[in-house]
Parts: sequence; structure tokens; C-alpha cells
Amino acid sequence: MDNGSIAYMNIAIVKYWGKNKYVPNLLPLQPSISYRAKYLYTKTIITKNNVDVFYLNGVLQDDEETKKIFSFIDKLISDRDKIKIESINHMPTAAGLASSASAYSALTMEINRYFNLKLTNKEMAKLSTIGSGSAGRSFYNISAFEENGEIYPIDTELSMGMLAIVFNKNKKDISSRNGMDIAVKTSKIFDKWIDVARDSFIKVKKALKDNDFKTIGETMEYNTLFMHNTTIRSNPSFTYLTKETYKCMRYIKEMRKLGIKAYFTMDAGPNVKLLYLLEDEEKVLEYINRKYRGKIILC
Ligand code: 2P0
Repeated sequence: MDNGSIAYMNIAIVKYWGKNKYVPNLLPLQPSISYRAKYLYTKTIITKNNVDVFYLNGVLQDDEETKKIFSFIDKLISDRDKIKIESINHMPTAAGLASSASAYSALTMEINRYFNLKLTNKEMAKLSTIGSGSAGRSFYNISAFEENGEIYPIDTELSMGMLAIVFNKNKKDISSRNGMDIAVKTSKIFDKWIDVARDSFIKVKKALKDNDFKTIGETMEYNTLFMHNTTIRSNPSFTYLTKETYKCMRYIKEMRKLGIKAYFTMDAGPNVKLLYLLEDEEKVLEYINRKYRGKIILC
């Protein structure tokens, strides 16, 4: 593929879990903050064609997927020529990490390039949230995404790294889109979750500016567990976490007792992501490899 556009996936430090409304851009019910991956990305290229088609990882997509992608494109540009979209996820195949965030951010960048729309990063970030809420956060290293739809970078002097410990490579039973909708509508603790998320957002934003890694890590763990509790307290109750997830969280807490500073977070699945300072990467890898060799993916 020549040309094309690349976007990296992102993992939330403070989670986005609940939609308010589309206008048409998504407005979330609470603010989030993300870390952008350094290695895992989607590359997308658009070329001229006589029919609209969409290839993902070399496979021609069915009508449903094609319609989904092109209805997004039609919201960004009207009156266009027919195109072929080729998208490749540069992540270990089926590692459960492929993300709508990198997909929609790469596509937005490529639409901007191909149709010469001359959009700024800020405008592209906002437009990408029409496709997926988390996509807008892939435009900056560390992003804030607020309830009013604003997306902007947060500066920090911290050099951080992330790895994933992958237990389950399968597609999840309940998509994050459905999961958060069930939680919004039925969770007994959803109001409390919004308060917690807003509080986490303020704490992590300040801690990033103050280069206070301990506060970032501790707040991220509290925030992720609260998000997952909204699913347990939904009706019907459900969870993305498994026994392996809980064992892994305990193992990480043991690691911290040895003085290695790394903190966990989980998204809509059982896999654990670990945030650490790059200066500790070797020590983190050595410890995690002892138990999880073959399951680790550097993000
Ligand atoms: C996040 N997740 O902040 C949260 C935490 C999953 C768990 O953003 O419906 O795929 O496309 O807006 O962006 C996943 O949600 O959902 C997500 P849509 P998206 O990363």
C-alpha cells in the first residue's frame, strides 16, 4: 500500500462508559483520558473504484459491514466518487486488541487526505467520534475527551509504556456498545459511576501535569474496577472479567510490593493491560514473563 493513513489504537486510563447522545458527534456521559499505543495501528488507503467496496485485512467485507463504513463516510462528505477502502490492522491477529478507535481514526485521516478536505487534527478527532466514541482519542499521545465532545491533548513529562496480557482472543459476547447501553439503562450504580469518572478525570489530568505516576496508576485501577462494577450491577448482570483476570490483578499487586510500579486496567474483555514507566519496562517484562510468557503484547 502506498500513501494511506495510519492511526494507533488507544487504551483509556479513565474510561468512557456511557453515551449521552449523538448530535451527530457522540457526546459521552462522562469524560475520559487515554494513552495511545506505540506499536499497534491500523493503516487505511482509499483508491478510486467504480463501486464502493471495503476490504479489511485483505478480505472483502459483507453488505452489513460495508454499509456501516460508508454511512460513516457519507456523514463526512457528500457528493463523492465511488471508492475502494483497504484497511489493515497491524496488531497480532485476533489478539482481542483490534479496535474501532484505530479503525475510525485512520479512516477519518484517509478521507481527509484522499478528498483533500484540509481538516485540522482537532476537527478530524471530533468527526471520527461519529464512527466510534473512542476514535477521537487516537489523535493525540494522551487525550482528554469531555462530555461536551471536546477532544484535546494533555501534556506530561512522564515516559510511559503499556503491555497487554491476552487471555482471550475471541470476539466478545457483548460488544462494548451494547454493554455500556445496558449499564446506562439498568445499572444501580450508574449515577455513582458518573461521579467517580468525573473525579478520576480531574485527578488524572492533574497528575499527568504534575508527573505523578502513582496517582495516575491508583486512579486508573479504581476507575476500571468501578466501570466493571456497573456491569455486575446491571440487570441482567454481566461481566467481562474472568478468574484469570482476577488472578492477574493479584499478581500485579504482588509485583508492586517488590517496588516495581505498574498498574492494571481492563476494557470490554478479560485481557489485562499494564501501564508502567518506560524506565521500568525491563523489570516489568521480566516479572510478567515469569507467569505469562507467550501471552504478552507490547502496546
Ligand atoms: C474506553 N471502551 O474508554 C472504553 C472502556 C471500552 C471499555 O471506548 O460505541 O468501541 O463505538 O462509541 O469506542 C469502547 O467503546 O464504543 C470503549 P462506541 P467504543 O476505551
